[in-house]
Amino acid sequence: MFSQFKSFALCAVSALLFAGAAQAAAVTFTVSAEGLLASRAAETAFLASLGTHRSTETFEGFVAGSQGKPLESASVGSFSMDWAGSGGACVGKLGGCAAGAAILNSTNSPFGGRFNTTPGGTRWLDSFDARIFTFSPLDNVNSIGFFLTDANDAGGRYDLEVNSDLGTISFDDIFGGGLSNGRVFYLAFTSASAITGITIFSNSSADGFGIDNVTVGQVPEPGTVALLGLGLLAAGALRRHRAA
Ligand SMILES: [Ca+2]
Ligand SMILES: [Ca+2]
Repeated sequence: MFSQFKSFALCAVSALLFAGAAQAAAVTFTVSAEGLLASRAAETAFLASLGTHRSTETFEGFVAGSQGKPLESASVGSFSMDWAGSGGACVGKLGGCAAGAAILNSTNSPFGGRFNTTPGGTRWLDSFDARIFTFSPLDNVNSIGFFLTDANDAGGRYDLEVNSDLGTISFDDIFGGGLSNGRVFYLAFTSASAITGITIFSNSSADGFGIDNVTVGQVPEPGTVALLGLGLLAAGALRRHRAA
């Protein structure tokens, strides 16, 4: 029933969409234009929309080559491999395809096309070809953004699900049938209520991706502001009533 509220835009400049994000839409999802320049511009706009109420995980503090099921970040949340991939470049590498999402760099990565996007950094979080991968953010987060590298270049399709207190909203085949190797985008999500998880589905068993600079944050909800305003009006009316 929530599908009529979803909005999805493939756009070069997403600032205007972010500005409209907190209107009626339950979840606003934007994808930058392809390329590092466009992705960085989208990240800058997203960070500005969050003000200081945000935290970013760059994965630079993790040990390269470590894997986790889930892999935990104290600053943004946990990343889980819900269904491992198979048959691709993850076979026989690190702890194997089923050992969980992995911290990779250009030296230990068995994959082509995935890379660090942190300025001055070297590491990213790799899906290790997971077919189902979920990011569960810290509590009270209603906005999430991250770089996505090398997605959907092995055929198949990429679907997303965003879970929030309002239910599950699906964004299907977000790259419209597939990309070439090594593309990079910035994805951003803003919800009218707290986001509890973002799940990425790939129907190819060897179609993994990297993510980096994962930001979580809170933007004020107009509904909350409106309710706060009503509350203040009510309190003022009560004071006037008592004073009379
Ligand atoms: Ca690739
Ligand atoms: Ca990084």
